Amino acid sequence: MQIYHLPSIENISSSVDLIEVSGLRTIRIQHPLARAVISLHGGQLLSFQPKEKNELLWLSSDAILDGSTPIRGGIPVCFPWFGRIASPAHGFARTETWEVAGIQEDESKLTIELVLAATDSTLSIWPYHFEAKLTFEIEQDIKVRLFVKNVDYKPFQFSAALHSYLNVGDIQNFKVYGLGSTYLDSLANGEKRVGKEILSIDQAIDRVYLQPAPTVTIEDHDRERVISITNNNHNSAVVWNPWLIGAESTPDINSAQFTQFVCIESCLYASSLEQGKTLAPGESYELSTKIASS
Ligand code: TA6
Repeated sequence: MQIYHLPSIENISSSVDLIEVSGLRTIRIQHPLARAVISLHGGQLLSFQPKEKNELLWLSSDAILDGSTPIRGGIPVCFPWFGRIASPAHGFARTETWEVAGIQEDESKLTIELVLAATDSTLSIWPYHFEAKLTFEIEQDIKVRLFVKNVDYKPFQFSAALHSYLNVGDIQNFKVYGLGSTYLDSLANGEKRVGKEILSIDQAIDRVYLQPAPTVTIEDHDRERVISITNNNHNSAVVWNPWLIGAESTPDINSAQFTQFVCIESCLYASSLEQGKTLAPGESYELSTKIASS
């Protein structure tokens, strides 16, 4: 998609303008160090391309961009839960409209902050008052931080993920390092398994790695680059690709393109709502991911 060629509807600064992508209000950043696109629907980073390097994120050519569903690609935000432990899947943050709370920039960095708070709609799904803030720090690499605060008078449990879709040359021709060997296999009812330390992928995969190193790296052979993903305050790294058969049954993934991405997610995993991280009133938590390529 030619997002970077769409007309501007409002110029915010020399590097930032507001555009509409199929009617969705979206922030476009064209900074000397990198360019990026962030949708206010879902607070979702859709594109990140460091200067003179390849795009780091994958956005499905069949992504539905009418605001009715989550957007397939980029970095969807899963909150206040990860997975299908409640409805909607992966929580509501990826389908709510986030607001711009701040933009700071100089030649060495551009930071954008988006915020989301409870609404009647979120309270009907999850009965807690919260404040969430997403901070996008754009340099030659990108750091995304999800900050969550309990502003209710009662404690709550939550889980979360920054569900990054990484753009790779060919999933069948790369290796992933740093995931560790122990994982829960979501394709086998969450059974705990021990696999190889270095991961190659040749079939559908949906795993919650329980002891990842702080930095996970992908050798993306076809693009002759290494992508590194450095997560903080996570308790797991989730790896997902539906393979051909799963892509064929997913309307917003073109089945010919399943080899072009892998999800490696910074996840605060919980197997149920009750098992989630507890935040007492006034307490907060921050989950983050940093993605870079060399
Ligand atoms: O993060 C892995 C996962 O939870 C998979 O189980 C898979 O279904 C994927 O996310 C996509 O979920 P979605 O709800 O976006 O279709």
